[in-house]
Amino acid sequence: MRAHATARTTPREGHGVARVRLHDHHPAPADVRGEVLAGLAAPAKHLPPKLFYDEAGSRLFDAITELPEYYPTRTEIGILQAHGAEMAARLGRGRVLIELGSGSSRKIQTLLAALQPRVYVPVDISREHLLESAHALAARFPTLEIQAVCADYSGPFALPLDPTWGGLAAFFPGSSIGNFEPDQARRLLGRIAAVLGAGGRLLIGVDLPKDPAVLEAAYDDAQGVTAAFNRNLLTRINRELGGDLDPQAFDHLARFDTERSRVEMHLVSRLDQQARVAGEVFRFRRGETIHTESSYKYAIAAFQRLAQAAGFVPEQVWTDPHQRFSVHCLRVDS
Ligand code: AVJ
Repeated sequence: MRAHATARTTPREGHGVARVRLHDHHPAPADVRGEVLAGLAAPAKHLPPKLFYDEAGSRLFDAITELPEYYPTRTEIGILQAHGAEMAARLGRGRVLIELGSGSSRKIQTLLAALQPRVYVPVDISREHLLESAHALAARFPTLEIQAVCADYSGPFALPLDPTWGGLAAFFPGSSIGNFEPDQARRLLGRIAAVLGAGGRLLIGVDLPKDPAVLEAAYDDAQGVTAAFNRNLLTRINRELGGDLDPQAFDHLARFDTERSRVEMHLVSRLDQQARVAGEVFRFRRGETIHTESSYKYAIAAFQRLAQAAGFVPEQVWTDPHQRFSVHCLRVDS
């Protein structure tokens, strides 16, 4: 593992005593140029979904979570609120709680109140988001010790865990696992199991398969926020790599592939056109698509099989009354 710096960070004004420690693993910046050029040169054009989240994209994603059609965020929060006490009984109070991809702090607040962990370990690739939410939580939960880790959890990672802290629990919300191809997802779950160790527990949010019309509306809302989120990828590429892609020359498309149980987002070329990116020219036929995201939906049994293949034992699962979303508790097999 790479050496990393540890620093006690300064709280913002009014946020009281600093109890936030930053462990910076200096995650390698994404090779945006290489990935974009390879994706656009491929016979089936594609772009990596992690590129959605620049500043404008992160704001658009926050707006998506408030849309009437985008049910996952509010449904998952409802499940956490309704069953927080049961989840706390499963995970155990007063322990270490790790959160993977700790972007917005709304979900974790519900869980912190129920779980009252001794130590909270948020892990996120964005140093800025990580520290901002860590300091906000420090102000709200004055007795909580926070060990923030800046790292890319989609690759190998280690955590600053003291063995005397006892049982480990991790929280991986938002159905982010659905953005990985199933065998990448299994490998990621396997790495999480290794970090947690035998007996450790993972609480993970997973979106469920459902009526394709409901799924497609969630990824193609009436106000066009998701379309703007999708097209922003092209705006970002133009800005960061030098390009003249015309976002308005592409239609937003969201479709549920029932066979693979995944929602796909594409940008569909409205006409025969060409564009320049980083000095290279790319041609798009009318109707040709750029695949920008897959969001896998797992039925309860299907996700439990995936988790078992990664070394977990399924312990319990909670859903909302309409069976739209699930939260699984998994235990690392000993
Ligand atoms: C952040 C991966 C959970 O797949 O639903 C929302 C991203 N993309 N609308 C999802 C997303 C389009 C979202 N996740």
